[in-house]
Amino acid sequence: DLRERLVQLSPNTAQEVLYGAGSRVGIIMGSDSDLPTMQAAARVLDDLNIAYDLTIVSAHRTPDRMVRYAETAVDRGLKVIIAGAGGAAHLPGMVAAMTPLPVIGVPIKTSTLSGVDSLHSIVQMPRGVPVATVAIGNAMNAGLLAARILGATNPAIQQRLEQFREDSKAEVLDKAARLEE
Ligand code: RP5
Repeated sequence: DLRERLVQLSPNTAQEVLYGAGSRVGIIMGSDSDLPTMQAAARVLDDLNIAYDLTIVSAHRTPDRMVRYAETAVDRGLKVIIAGAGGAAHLPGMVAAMTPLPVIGVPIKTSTLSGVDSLHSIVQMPRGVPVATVAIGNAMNAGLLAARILGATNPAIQQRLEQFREDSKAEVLDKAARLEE
C-alpha cells in the first residue's frame, strides 16, 4: 500500500520532518496527478526490496516544502532522489541544486505538449548541477537507475538486479519462442 510509504513533512519546521525508517530512495512528484506515472518507480523498488518513501512536493506551489525536503534529505538517510514533474518541470533541478545526492528526473507526459516540455525542462540543466533524466513517463527506469546506483556499493542489491536482467532476458526469449512455434 503506497500510503504506508508516504513521508510526512510538517509545514513548519525541519525538526518535525517524519520519514519512513531506513528509506534509501526518496520519490517525489509535483502533483498527485503524477502518481499514476510515478507508481512504476515505487513498484520496481518494491520488487527489488529497496526501502523508499514517497510524497508530493511542488516547486511552484510549495517552494518552502521543496527546500525543506532537499535540505534534510541527507540527514534523513536518503541516498538517491527520484523526482517527477510535468510542464514547467523545475522540481528535479531545484532539488539537485540543494542536495549532493544523485537526482533522477522523470518527465511527466502532458496533455498539451506530450511531455516534451517536461523533458526539456528537466534535461537542460546548467553545468555543475546534474539531473539524470529518463525518457518521458519512464518512471520504471528511474527506479532501476536508483537501484543501480545503490547496487554499485551493495552486493545484495546488485545481485537482485542481475536476477532482474536474467528474468527480462527469459521473458523476451519466451515470447520469441512462442512466435516461432
Ligand atoms: C506539475 O504540474 C506537476 O508535476 C504536474 O505534472 C503538472 C500539473 O499538475 P496538476 O495541475 O495536475 O496538479 O507541477
